[in-house]
Amino acid sequence: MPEITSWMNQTAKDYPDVVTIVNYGKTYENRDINLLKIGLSTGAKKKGIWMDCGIHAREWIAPAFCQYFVRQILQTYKTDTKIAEMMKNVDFYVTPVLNVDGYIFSWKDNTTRLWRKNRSPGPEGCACSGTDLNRNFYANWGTIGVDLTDCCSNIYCGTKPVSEPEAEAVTKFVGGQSGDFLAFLTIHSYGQLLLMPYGHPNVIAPNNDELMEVGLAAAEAIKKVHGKEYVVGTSPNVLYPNSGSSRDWARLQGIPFAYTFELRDKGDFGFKLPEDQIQPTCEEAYSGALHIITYAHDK
Ligand code: ING
Ligand code: ZN
Repeated sequence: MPEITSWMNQTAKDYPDVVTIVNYGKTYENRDINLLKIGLSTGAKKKGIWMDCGIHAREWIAPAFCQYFVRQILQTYKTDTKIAEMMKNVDFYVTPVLNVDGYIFSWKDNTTRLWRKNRSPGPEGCACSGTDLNRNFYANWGTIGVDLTDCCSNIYCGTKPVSEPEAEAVTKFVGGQSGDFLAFLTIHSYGQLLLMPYGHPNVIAPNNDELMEVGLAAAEAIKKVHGKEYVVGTSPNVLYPNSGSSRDWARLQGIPFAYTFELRDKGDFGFKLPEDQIQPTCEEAYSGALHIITYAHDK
């Protein structure tokens, strides 16, 4: 985490005209939750693109991807006319690590490496700590694909919607201006999937067909880079039903293009993706993310 924090500071220093660091909350353990706001200031009110990584601690490829994404747009916007156009029209809000406490905990030692949740203590009488932040948002909270009572579960959804400070930070920051966001991309691993709303099997997004089409085109773009296949669909159709995810909350807020990325691999290494796959994974995911962002921007 110190490396990522200093990388954020250095990036803001290197690109002072286009990058600012925004602190938008504190974790349970009182650490800052920061994002990089990236865009050319034009004076006009701009639309936003949201991307968060590291909502789940052990999914280490995700924070790597957010950093790759930021570096790519910053290194190419002066020469790539499409990126330049988008830098003028939208602001990118990129959170490299949302679950900072959990991420640090997962780096502690071999016994904590596979930690998923945040680090807040369980309710009275429960010995375990941690809430699954991707079950804690205000979106059909507590109804399906969660654990409501067992605070030791990896999918424990907390005592109430947005009980966790990390979920509250996103809810307040994005919710306060959700009409301005065109896309909400939340990055996980693993499984090579592009998941769209909703996690609840009985709820269907008004733009379901378009979400599917854009997702399929993004998967094609991903495949062109290193041949990897990504499966596209709603969470219950391709993975499992759930409730309280940030993506579903974002779509309910009216953000039209809300997707969960599940990066490499398909389980051979799982969360412990080998180092030599970091670069290619980021390259292909960049292509997919850019497809969605470009579509949302052009529309
Ligand atoms: N997967 C996501 C999870 O939170 C997900 C998948 C996202 C399912 C959104 C349903 C809705 O379980 C991982 N790997 O965390
Ligand atoms: Zn995850």
